[in-house]
Amino acid sequence: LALAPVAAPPASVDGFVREFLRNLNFERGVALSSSAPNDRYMALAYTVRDYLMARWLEDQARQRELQAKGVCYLSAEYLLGRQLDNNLLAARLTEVATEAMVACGIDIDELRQQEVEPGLGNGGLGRLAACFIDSLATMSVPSIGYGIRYEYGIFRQTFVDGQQVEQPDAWLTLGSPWEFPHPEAAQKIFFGGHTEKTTDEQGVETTTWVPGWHVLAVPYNYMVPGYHNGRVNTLRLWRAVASNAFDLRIFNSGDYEEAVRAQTFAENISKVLYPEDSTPQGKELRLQQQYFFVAASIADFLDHQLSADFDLENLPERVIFQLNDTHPVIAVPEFMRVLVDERGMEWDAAWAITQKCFAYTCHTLLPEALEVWPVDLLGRLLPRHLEIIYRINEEFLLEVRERFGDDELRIRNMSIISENPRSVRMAYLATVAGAKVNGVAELHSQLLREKVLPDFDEFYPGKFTNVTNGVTPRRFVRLANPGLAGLITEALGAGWTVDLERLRGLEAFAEDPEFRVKFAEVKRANKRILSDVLRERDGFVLNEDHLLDVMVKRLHEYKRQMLKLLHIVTEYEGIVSGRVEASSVQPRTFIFGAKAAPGYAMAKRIIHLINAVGSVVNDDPRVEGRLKVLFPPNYNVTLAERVIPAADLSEQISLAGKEASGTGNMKFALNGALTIGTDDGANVEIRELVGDDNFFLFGMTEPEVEALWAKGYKPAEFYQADSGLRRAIDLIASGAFSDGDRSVFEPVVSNLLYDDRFMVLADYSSYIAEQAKVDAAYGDQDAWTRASILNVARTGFFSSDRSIRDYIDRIWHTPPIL
Ligand code: 26V
Repeated sequence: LALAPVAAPPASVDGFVREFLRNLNFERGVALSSSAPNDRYMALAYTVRDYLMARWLEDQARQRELQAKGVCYLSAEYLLGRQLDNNLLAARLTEVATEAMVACGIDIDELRQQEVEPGLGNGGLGRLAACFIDSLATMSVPSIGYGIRYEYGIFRQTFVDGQQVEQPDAWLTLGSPWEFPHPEAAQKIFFGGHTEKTTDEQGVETTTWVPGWHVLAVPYNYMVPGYHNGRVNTLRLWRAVASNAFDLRIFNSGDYEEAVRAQTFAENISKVLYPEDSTPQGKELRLQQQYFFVAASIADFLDHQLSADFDLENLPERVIFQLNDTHPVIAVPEFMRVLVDERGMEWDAAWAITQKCFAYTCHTLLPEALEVWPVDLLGRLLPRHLEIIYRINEEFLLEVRERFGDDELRIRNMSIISENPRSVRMAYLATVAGAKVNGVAELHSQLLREKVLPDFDEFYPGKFTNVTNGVTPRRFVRLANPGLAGLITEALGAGWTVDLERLRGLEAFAEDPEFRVKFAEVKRANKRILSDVLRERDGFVLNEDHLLDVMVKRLHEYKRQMLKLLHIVTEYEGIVSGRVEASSVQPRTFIFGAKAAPGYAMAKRIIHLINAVGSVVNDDPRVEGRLKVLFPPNYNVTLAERVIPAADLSEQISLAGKEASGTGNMKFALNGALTIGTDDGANVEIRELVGDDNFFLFGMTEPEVEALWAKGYKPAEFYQADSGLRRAIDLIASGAFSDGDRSVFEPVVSNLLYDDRFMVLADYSSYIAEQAKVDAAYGDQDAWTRASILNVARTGFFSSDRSIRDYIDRIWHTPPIL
């Protein structure tokens, strides 16, 4: 009797075809001859799943058996991107599947296009989580990713008259072949109500939470295959479902409509991803989402991952909950509640365990992005948790007094509760509870300690550390750039995909003229591929001879898309004013990709302006086609995988001290784009590694930014002092990009002139000067290619495998299992 999981079928073309047809017939219920592309895609995905299944089941069993220390990565976002190619690659099935599809008369590329990417994240933070689970699986680290199965991911962006219009992202309409629902493992999650204190005969006081309502959290599992190592980890995302009991009570009262309303209310919790990625809106539903998924995850871990006789005192040797920003921080009081109220542990013992079981990653420096929850809202939704937070704070502030004396100002500054309006500072709660607190790049971690949480750094020596971000080389080099991957493998052998520092070996090849030619051909081929994609997708024409200058990231003022735009307008103004000969301009195509939070008015105006400048510049015959601005809508992971490998120049131009790390910057460098960037986030480390000669640096440093602020920044002075800047801004203000209507972009112009929080005007002249150096450098194609190769060769550090190694060494202390 075979009790072990059914072994994977042999990976032969015949076997794959058989398995594929079986899935098509038996799972989709269609014949090949009458199947739609979606049926075929589904059957292909099922077939890939089948090959991974035995390993997955084994690994789940093994993680429970070994009871080794593992990571629970808690993240409200996972920006996964398409799964098919990733899973084919991990399982070494790409060739077999391709040939099998050929044998069935199917173009596998057409099936690839069927997959709607799961866009369950906003940007950097969500994509980082996706890279991390890939690395965790590839490095055999026992781990589970926990998150939310949003029914609607990040909105689909369209442009109407150049303005952003959002459409719901109904990614599940045709079904997802990658998910496994487990309704039998649902958790009940309670909300609202009140607390009651009771005292027993011994005079021991206990608190009970009498909740007002609850929902079911139903887990959906996703395979996370490691690359070529036979491991399959799990991503477990929670869906909110109304519980039957809850419905029935109302239903029995005869109010059917009310019962349905209650169902809708409950299911709203996992309905949609919040599209704001910097300014917290303080919405109750968002706090519901946060508590919903962390409470379900903690209960799931305790119920299903621990052996029956597990002694909770030993939890720190068994698990570390990594908090991806403050979004899951309500897990801290929840964990305390479970240990104290449900498992009967003493407060002090529970707190000691909690302080060893959590660690916190901060992803921002913008003060307005730090989450705070009004006490009245939190107390209404989670009354017991508010009490627990108060007690944590009380005891923490007592310790602070012991150490620093009754320094009331300091006490007020360090309190987890802030006043007016009374609210909970989630970053402080995470810092107090966490064994470690990390920033995401060297500069960011330093500023975090020195500027954002200095009192905490002093109070907790050794708690603060850095883990510089990374990206997965599987998706962002191997899959996105097969041409480059082939060239690297030819030069260095195949090991680089899991040992990215080996790219160093390419330094020698940078000096080889033949290799440079091949490398340049790959870049050119990637431009052609992108050109096809943009023609098909958006009807754009991409000139492959142009320098391809790319800025793709969320639209935010601190990232300074406006600075890029002022450069474009400056170039354009030079030509149309006749001061610059069009024929002397280095031909460039500027590609933008950016979504704005739907409520962020200034960001939306900037999107409008980019499109407006594009339509004027692109059609002006005086430009002779030498400047093109392309802004494909709905930038997402799938588009990133085509744009990044084709880019010559990577724009990383945030105001110094504002971009925590950036991860797009790493993807571009690894794909051979040169960076024009400020001394910000991980740009600093990229420049140190690739060398000043292979990086275009401009702009103020963070201390210079501070000094200018302190002195009093007046953007209008920069406007007055620089004629190029004046002409560019005047051209926008004149209505040249809005059919003569000066009012349309007036708010953008006056914001720059009289506010300019992110000092666009202060960095303008240095940016323009550096861009001139870019043009000159691009004139020597062979030298450019050499620098480009050196960027690839020297940025192996930015593999997310290295990030995970750093987390293990500095924070988790979880040995990989064999
Ligand atoms: C923040 C918020 C604020 C509350 C409302 C909802 C919401 C959703 C997402 C976020 C995340 C903002 C933080 C973030 O994405 N930070 C980025 O993290 C990247 C990975 O560490 C890093 O490379 C970027 O520099 C940083 O901006």
